[in-house]
Amino acid sequence: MSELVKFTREDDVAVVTIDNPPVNALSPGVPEGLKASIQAAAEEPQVRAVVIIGAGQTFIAGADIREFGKIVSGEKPRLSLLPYLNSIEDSPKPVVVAIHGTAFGGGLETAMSGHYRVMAPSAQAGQPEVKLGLIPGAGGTQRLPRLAGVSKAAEMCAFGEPIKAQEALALGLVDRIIEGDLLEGAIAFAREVADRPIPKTRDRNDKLRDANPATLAQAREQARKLKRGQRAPLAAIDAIEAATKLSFEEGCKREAEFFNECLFSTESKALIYAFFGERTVSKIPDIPKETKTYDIRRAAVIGAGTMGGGITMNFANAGIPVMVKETAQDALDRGMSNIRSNYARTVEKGRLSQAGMDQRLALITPQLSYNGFDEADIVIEAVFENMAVKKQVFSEIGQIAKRGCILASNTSSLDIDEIASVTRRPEMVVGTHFFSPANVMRLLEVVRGKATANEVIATCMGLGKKLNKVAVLARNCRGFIGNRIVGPYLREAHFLVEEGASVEQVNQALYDFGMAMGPLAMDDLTGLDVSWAIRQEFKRFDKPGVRQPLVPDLLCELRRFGQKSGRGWSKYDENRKPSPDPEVAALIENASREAGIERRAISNEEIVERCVYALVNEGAQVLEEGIALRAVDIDITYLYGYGFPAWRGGPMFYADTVGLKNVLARIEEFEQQHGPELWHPAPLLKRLVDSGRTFEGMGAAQGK
Ligand code: T1G
Repeated sequence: MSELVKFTREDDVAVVTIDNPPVNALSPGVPEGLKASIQAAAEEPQVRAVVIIGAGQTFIAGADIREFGKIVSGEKPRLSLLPYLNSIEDSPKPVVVAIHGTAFGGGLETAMSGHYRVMAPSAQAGQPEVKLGLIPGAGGTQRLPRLAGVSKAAEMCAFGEPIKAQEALALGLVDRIIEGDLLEGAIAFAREVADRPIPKTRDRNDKLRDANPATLAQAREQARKLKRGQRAPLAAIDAIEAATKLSFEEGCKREAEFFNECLFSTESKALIYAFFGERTVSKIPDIPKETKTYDIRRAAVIGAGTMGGGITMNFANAGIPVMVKETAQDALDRGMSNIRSNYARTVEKGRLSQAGMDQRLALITPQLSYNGFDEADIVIEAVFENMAVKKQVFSEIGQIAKRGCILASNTSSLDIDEIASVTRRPEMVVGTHFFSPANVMRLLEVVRGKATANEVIATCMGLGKKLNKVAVLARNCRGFIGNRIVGPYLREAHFLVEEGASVEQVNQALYDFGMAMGPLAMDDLTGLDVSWAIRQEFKRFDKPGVRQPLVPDLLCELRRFGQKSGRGWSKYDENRKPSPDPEVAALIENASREAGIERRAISNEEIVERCVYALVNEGAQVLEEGIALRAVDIDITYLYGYGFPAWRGGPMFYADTVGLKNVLARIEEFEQQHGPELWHPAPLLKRLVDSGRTFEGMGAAQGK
């Protein structure tokens, strides 16, 4: 067969094993090996049935995603997997597919081309292609509705979420759950069905008949809402609809048309870039994989506020005992009550059992002293964003923490080297910037100080994975990566309302671009007082004569801090639903008038370009200074921490798709209109345009 697909025989049952680590992707050689194995089984008289199974940790996790880039670039022709899977279904002997780990994408399609499916209890099945801007391209949209029904198939293909074994069995997607040894169970099942008539999935049309037009209409409405701006989810539903109207063969042709449309889309290129990007950022060029790391068996958090409480939950969720310290009982009680209510909400939603909640709470030790901190392997400070307070805390824990304990600050923008300077072990000091709400947001910025040891960085990057975070390494500067580039983005939003756009227009324009929420809505969510405090910390660095936003400070002076105070840029009802606030509109107009700013109508296009290109220009600076290792680190930071639409890849990838020449031209226009202090084009951007390169094309050659 091939070294990727092994053919063996257990008496009267042929066993076909896919062995293509790490996830048994359908890389070149695997489909061919499957087809050859089915052929071989057909030709062996003593073989009565066939079992297909994956070696290692999982069944087939899908097509080899790396191949798509080669097809789109024209380097390789697009070879459909469908004929190979149809050869499985056309086997004259019954084929049982044994699933463990994840049968995703082409993996589930392979399983559905088999005649029967058995599954390990912990296995999952799914068609996650939409998360790559694709749809199933090897018969999945035609076989899945035939096995699981039209409604479930539409949901699985349009939203990409996997289902567990029990649900797969209940739906009829699999025939049996095998407790114990999967291969043994699959062989026994194969012998049971060896003499039965062979059930080809393509001929099973009974579940197609329950297709109700309202089902697909509802799926489309859901897709438009939950996958806003994306084409693939709707294409998947169109392909499922084809299954209900056309023959299997014709339906597969329609599926192939939709698949090709998606494969060559910017949406798919961006989502595949983001898929690999999430994994690339864990690779630090000057910190090899074998770098020694510290065991994190016991954690301690200082501060039980919004951030400290969320950070504490992360450790409890990962099964790591964690102490959380406050300075006053009422603050500690408030912190613990927030933690309890967060867990209770998750239990109510059915995403956590009561026992699970109790287990997590039992791992948390609330306290008012440093008792036990000398046993912690990591101490994370999450106190008020004020340098003096942080220095005080670090000088205390520097005295108490054991040797080899990591001393981490959750600061969102303060100088990690200055914080480290008050301890005698700066090599153990690192930034671990979580994003609010810390128990939900997956981004973790690991901030490398001048003295931070490689082992500490390696430990924190690995800890990020353990806490189910996406950890991105940043060098030390004001705001690190995310808050550094969000600064100009928000600055432009603040300027735009002074120049004539309404609060609602600015928010809507960026929301329609694909952001999870508009910039001023984000201000109101995070709290205008938070950025106000940071502005005070950095006021001494403000360059004289450079235009500063007028309105945020005015709002703060009126104690309009956003959602938390019911009023900020917008007004909020008891359910935090925003509405325009005429008082703010009047305040803004007055501020503009007093500043001599002549208000004008501003296009949505200009709003988006001013805000997004501000991100890009600052991102190019961040790259040039080596704050971020690669453009993809900036993009992943922005996708996971700031709600940038993944189907646009991130600000730097998006700039590549617009064309850096076009982005630079607009930035130069803005420089003419608003001055070089605010809009000087980043030198790196100019160098890339001059040399015809892209941010993505730079790779890890940062700043070159
Ligand atoms: N192709 C190529 N490489 C893959 C891969 C894939 N499908 N899946 C994972 N990898 C790499 C990954 O980049 C990483 O590499 C390593 O394997 C371990 O992955 C034809 C068109 C299966 C749940 O979308 O969801 O089939 O960083 O770190 O956390 O119609 O991988 O070590 O160099 O994620 O244990 C559909 C994508 C494809 C599944 C395992 N399938 N993969 O998670 O490990 S399109 C998918 C995952 C398709 C058909 C359509 C996860 C996982 P490196 P990992 P993990």
